[in-house]
Amino acid sequence: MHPAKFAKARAVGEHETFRIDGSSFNTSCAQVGRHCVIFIEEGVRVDPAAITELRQDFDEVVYPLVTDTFGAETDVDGEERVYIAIVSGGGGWAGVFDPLSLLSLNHKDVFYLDPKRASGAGFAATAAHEFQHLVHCGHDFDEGYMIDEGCSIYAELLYANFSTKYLPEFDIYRQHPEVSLQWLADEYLERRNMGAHYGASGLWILYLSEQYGDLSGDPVHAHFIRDLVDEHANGFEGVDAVLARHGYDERSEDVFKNWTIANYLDDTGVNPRYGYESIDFAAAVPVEATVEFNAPELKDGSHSFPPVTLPAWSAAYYTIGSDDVGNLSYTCEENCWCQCIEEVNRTATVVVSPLNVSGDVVLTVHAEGAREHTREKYPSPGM
Ligand SMILES: [Ca+2]
Ligand SMILES: [Ca+2]
Ligand SMILES: [Ca+2]
Repeated sequence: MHPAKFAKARAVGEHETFRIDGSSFNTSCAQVGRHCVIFIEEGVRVDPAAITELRQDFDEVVYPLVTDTFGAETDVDGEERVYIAIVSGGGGWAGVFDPLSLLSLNHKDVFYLDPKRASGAGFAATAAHEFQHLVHCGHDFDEGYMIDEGCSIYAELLYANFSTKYLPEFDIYRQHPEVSLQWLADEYLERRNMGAHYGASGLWILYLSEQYGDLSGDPVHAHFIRDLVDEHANGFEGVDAVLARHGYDERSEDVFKNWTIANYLDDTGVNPRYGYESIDFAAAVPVEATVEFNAPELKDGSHSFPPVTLPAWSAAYYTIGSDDVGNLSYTCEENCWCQCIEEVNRTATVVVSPLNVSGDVVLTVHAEGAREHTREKYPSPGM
C-alpha cells in the first residue's frame, strides 16, 4: 500500500519542527500546493506574494522539470507533496539540502530556502537546485559532488531555459581551468574554488547531456541524465556505466579530452564535440603561456615551456605563434596528454592535461626539423 494513504494532508497554519545543522526551527505551514507544502520559520517575515510565486513556479515548472529530468523523489514520509522549509540558516547559503533530513533527522522529503533570497531573482531556481539534490539522494545517496552538484547546476540552467544570466560559475571555471573537474571532499568542506567547481561540474553534466544524452536530439538517449542519477556507481565510474548502457564506446577519459577543447573553443562548427549548442560564453579562456618562434629559429629546434603543476582532471592551454605553424608538433611526458586544438593564421593553441594523476606537466613544441629527435625520445610502440 502506498504510504501516502496514511498521511494526513497538511493544512495552512499547522506547526512543524525541522532540524538541520544542529539547530531546530519551529515553522508553520504557509501554503499548500499541488506538489509542495511550504513551511516558514516562525517570526520570520516573508512577502506572501513571493511565497505564492514560489508555490506556482514549483508546481508548474520546477517539479515536472526536475522529476522528468532526474527522476522521482523518494517518498520517505508518505506525504505526496515535497516539503519546502524557509528557515534562516545564517550559513550564507541560498538553499540547502541535508541528506540527514531525508534519511534520519526529520525523515521528510524536505529542502530549505533562505528567506533573505525570497524577494530576489533565483528563488525558484534555487528550489530546482535543492530539489535535484533531494531526488539524487533518494536514487544514489553517496554520489560525489562532481555529479550531484553538476546535476543541480544543470537543473538551474534548465529552469532558466538556458539563460546563463544567473550562472556566472561557468565563466568562473573557464577562467580557472587549472581547477580539477574532480571535486574532492576537503575542497568542498573548506569551500575552496567553489565557483570554479560548480562551473566545471555543471558544464560536465551539460556536455554529457548535449553530446550523449537528453539534449542530443536522439530520443533513445532522452533519459541519459535520469539513468546517470539512478546509477549507483559514483563519479567517472558511474558515467562510464551509463555511456556503456547507452551503447557508446567512449568513456569518461575520452569525453574529458573533448570537453576541455569544448570549454576553450565552444565551436561545434570545427567539430561537433568541440562546443556547446545551448549556451555561449562571455569571455575567452586564458592561456597558461605563449611563445613566439621566428622562422629561422625553427630549424631543428624545440621549446619546452616551464613546468606547470596541475591536479588530476584539470587542463592548461598554450598558444604558439610561428610563420610555419603547420610544421610544429607537440609532446608532453608520459601519462600526460596534449593536443593541438586549432591553428588559426599563424597561431596554434594546444591543450595539456595530466589526466588522472596530478603533477608537473611540461609541454614541448618541436619544429619540423626536430622530428627525428622526437621519435628517438618518444618511440612508437612496436618500432
Ligand atoms: Ca514525500
Ligand atoms: Ca553511489
Ligand atoms: Ca551515481
